[in-house]
Formats: sequence, structure tokens, C-alpha cells
Amino acid sequence: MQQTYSPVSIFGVPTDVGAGRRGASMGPEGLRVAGLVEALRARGVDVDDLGDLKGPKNPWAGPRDGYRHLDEVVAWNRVVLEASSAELARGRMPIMLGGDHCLAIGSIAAVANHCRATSRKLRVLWLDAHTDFNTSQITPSGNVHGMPVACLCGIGPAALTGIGGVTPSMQVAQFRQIGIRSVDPDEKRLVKAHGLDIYDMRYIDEVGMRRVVEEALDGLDDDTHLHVSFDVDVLDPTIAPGTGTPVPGGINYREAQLVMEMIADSGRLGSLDIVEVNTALDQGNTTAELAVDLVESLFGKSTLMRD
Ligand SMILES: [Mn+2]
Repeated sequence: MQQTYSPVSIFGVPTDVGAGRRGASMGPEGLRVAGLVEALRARGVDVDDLGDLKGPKNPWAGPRDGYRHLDEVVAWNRVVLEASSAELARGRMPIMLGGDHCLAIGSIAAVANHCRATSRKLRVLWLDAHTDFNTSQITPSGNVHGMPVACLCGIGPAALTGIGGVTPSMQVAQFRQIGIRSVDPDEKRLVKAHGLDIYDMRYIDEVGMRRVVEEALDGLDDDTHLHVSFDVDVLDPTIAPGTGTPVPGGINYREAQLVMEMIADSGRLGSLDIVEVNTALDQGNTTAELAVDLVESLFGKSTLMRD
């Protein structure tokens, strides 16, 4: 099944203001050096690399009122929102190269607005070791990269929950989370109370990745925009060491390929985040190289010509 993809616009967001360790700011360049643009062009995709967005420096300060660097996080997310919105309006598929995962607030708020404006449904596939559903009251660290899903669902500071102009940007029921294996104690209660649809590692082990992805993609139709938020810490740290919050027991290479190929088969991919590539913690550039390999599959690369 040879698909044609809408033209793609790539932009880098070189910051780690939402993270607890420095270095995700180098992710965009790591992904470019690993050949992301060339790999997509080899798939026949029209790719425009817009370069990197600009924003405030990382002050590397402690938490205030439960948040670290909230002003800077808001500023970066505003530029992300603007860039994503502009590319969606031009009919191009935005691919955001993080940066840490707090930036998904802006990228997904943009997609949510676009879907509202064009009367399309939205499904977000959140590939991550973590549920990212913390709040200022329960966060152990104040790092906002642990809060984007909560913020998008209207739980968080007004500057983030309302960043796209509509609060909440998203409904919990629009999210599917795959690969989860690290949830903070109070966060567990919160995701349970809100009924987040979570495919954790135990469930993946029990039923297999094929069924997990079938369930996560169930109900997509021609009017559905699929956003994939790919935190590379979903991958097992033995194959993806270059990330700030590695957790053992992640998805392996074959499971990751299957997820990406099944998303490609759905034909619904509309936008993508690739976040938390931390080249300072990597072995060589292996994590970015693996991410590029997986993105090729996301854009339809497969071993055989399949019907
Ligand atoms: Mn994350």
C-alpha cells in the first residue's frame, strides 16, 4: 500500500526548560545529523526544514509554586503554537523536533484548534514511559515536561491550559497512551480518576503490541486527524540511552517498528512530535538514529510491498 503524504514542515525547538536534566535542547540537531530530512525525502515526502524556533534561555532555577521555569515554558509553547498553526493552515504536516515534552502543549493545542476549525476529529497517540499527567500540587519535581497531558486537558496553570484560546484544548478521551511504566504515586490516582486510556507495559506484555495498537487506533475514520507524540523514552533504554528520564522495561525495537508501521497503515497521520532526544546523554547519536529509523516506518517504509 503506497501512500502519498501531505507535504511536511519540520521545525526544531531547542530547549530543555521543561526537563530536569539538561541536553534535550540539542535534540533537533541530533535528529538532523541522523538524517531525518534526507530519510523523509527518500520516502518521497516533500520536506521543508524551517530551522529552529527561538525562545528564552534556560534559567536552571528551582521550582516556584510547583513549577520550574513556568514563564519560559509558556514563551516556548507560544512560539510552538504559532509555528504549528501556521504550517497546518498552509496544508502542511508539522513535525516538531524537541526539545523536552512540555512543548507538546503548544503543538497539540495548535492541532486541536485546527481540527475544530476544519470540523475534524482528533486522536492523540502518546508514546511515552510516563503519563505526563502531573499537576503543581502533586509533582515531585516541578518539571513541566511531566504535565503536558494534564495541561491539554485543562488541568494546570491558565497560561498553559488556555494557550490555544480554548480551555481545555483536548478531552481526556482523545488520548491513547502506549508504553507507560512510570507514574508518580499521586499521578496514579489522578489518571485513574480521569479515566485516561493507558496501555502500560504490563498490558503490552499480556496481549501483544499488535492488539494494543489496534485498540488504540480503533474508531479512526476518514475525518480523523491522528497526532503522534513520540517521546523517545518509550523505547527501552538499552536501545535508546539518549534521553533524560530513562526507565527500564520499555518497548523493544520490534515492538516500536510495529507501532510505527501500523500507524502508517492507518493512513491517518496528521502531525508528529519527536521529543526528549538528549544527545548529551547518548552513546554517539544512536537514539536520534533510531528515532529516524522509526520515523521512516511511520512514513510507510516496510520490508515487503504489502497489500
Ligand atoms: Mn513525555
